[in-house]
Amino acid sequence: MSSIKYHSGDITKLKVDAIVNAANSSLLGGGGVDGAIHRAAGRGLLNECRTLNGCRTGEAKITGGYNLPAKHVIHTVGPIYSGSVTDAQDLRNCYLNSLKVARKNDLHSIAFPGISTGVYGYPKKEAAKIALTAVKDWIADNPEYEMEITIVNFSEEDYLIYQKVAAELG
Ligand code: AR6
Repeated sequence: MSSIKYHSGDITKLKVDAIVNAANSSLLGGGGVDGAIHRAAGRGLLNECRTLNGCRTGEAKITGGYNLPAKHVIHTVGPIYSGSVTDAQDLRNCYLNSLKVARKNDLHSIAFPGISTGVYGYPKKEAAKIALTAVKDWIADNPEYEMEITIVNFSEEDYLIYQKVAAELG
């Protein structure tokens, strides 16, 4: 049985098979969670990222975890929020494609930050609904595969939003 749990704190501290990075299409680092992951992982991560030739919005690519407690990093590129109809589909694809890459690599635990909800400006409640729906749909579509999915809330506000959205979605 797969599971969804919530963790409040810093994703770089989690000892899981993979943490997901909210990257940009260059995959060469940035601010926010991306900066924190690169700082904690060390230079080896950037060197491997240089070999990946970037990543399109909604897609996901895997690397090693280097100095992180996590074994791998799955880098995905969220949409820069614009209010267009493709935003939601792109954000949903980030979650689905990250889980797909995790399964393809035989991983069984994964932690997600709130992709696009920082610098990229996605409204947090809307993003939480899309994230949770995508994760639940993936679990329903992969009934024979066991995945422990952690949603990481970096702030108290994020935590409260997820509790509300989780209750609304049931
Ligand atoms: N652990 C968990 N969550 C975190 C952490 C952390 N250490 N640090 C920040 N967050 P953002 P985006 C949360 O801006 O909106 C970068 O420069 C944060 O509170 O990191 O997808 C990239 O290179 C927020 O809820 O990512 C891109 O250029 C969430 O992580 C761009 O930012 C995502 O915020 C991507 O923007």
